[in-house]
Amino acid sequence: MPTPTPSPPHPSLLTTLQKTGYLTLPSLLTPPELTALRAAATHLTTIARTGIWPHVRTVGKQFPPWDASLVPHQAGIWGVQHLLHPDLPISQAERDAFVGVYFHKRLLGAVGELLGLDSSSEEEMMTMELMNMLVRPDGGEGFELCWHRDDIPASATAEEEVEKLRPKKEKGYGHTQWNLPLFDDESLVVVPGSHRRARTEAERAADPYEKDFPGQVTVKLRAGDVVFYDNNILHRGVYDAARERMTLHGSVGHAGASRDRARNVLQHGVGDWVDRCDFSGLKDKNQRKTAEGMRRRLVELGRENEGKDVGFSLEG
Ligand SMILES: O=C(O)CCC(=O)C(=O)O
Repeated sequence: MPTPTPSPPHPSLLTTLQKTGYLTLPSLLTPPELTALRAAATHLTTIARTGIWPHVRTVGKQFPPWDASLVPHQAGIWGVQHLLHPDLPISQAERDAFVGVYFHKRLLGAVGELLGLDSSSEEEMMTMELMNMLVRPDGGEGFELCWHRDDIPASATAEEEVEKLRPKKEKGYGHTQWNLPLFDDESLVVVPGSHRRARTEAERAADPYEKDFPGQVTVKLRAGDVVFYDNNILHRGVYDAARERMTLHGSVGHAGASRDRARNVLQHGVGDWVDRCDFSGLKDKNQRKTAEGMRRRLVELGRENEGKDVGFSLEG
């Protein structure tokens, strides 16, 4: 009998993310989880659009800081900030839905792999970071972000890019970032592999809003899928005002990561309220313990940077 050829081993999540710069996992959420999250997200989007919740991303401005006082005079918002904020004027069930997804076991399981953690160290090494939501820009005209890397300015030289993008010695990533859409979503466009190299001459010379970058891929997600991406991959957002979008947008850090990461997280102002977050809705004791540990490490990060002006990663 011929010996069956063994199928090649499945590349790990980490290997895939390191190679391609993004990685999609299907159907992370169950239908009831999706229903609860859509209800919470719809309410939050309404109060953000009417100015009741002031922490928003305003149409026309890509990078923080955003200024909520501009909302009534501009086309509207394209994002809502701080879904874990203790002062969000939403119900306990809505708050619990957001907390539940940020600390979702399947999500944190994948995060742990990408941070290079094994299940025994996961709990002690993950740091809470950001949880925001990207929404349909209201106002009728849509909105586009230019091509960018989240933590390297467009003005960087090729040498500076290479230096910043050089793989670190650690086993996994120092932090990982994800999008989890509550409605089907095709807004994120990436250039696979670009997180490992400097921009080409053509990319540098291109229009920042170029619609047809060589090699670009539109990330197509169904509601409840998740995409992880290296935030220094060349990427942009293209938003259609007529298409519903409520996409949770979060990140989780590795406690041993470089202090540089503090700027990326603290520039969003989370240090001011993280110690008051309410995780009582997490009924699983182990999940709550993980959440409390992750929060504690963010509080410590905030303390180390107390009184320091952490600045902003990008401008515009
Ligand atoms: O809308 C997206 O999915 C991408 C958002 C983005 O590029 C950013 O916030 O820097």
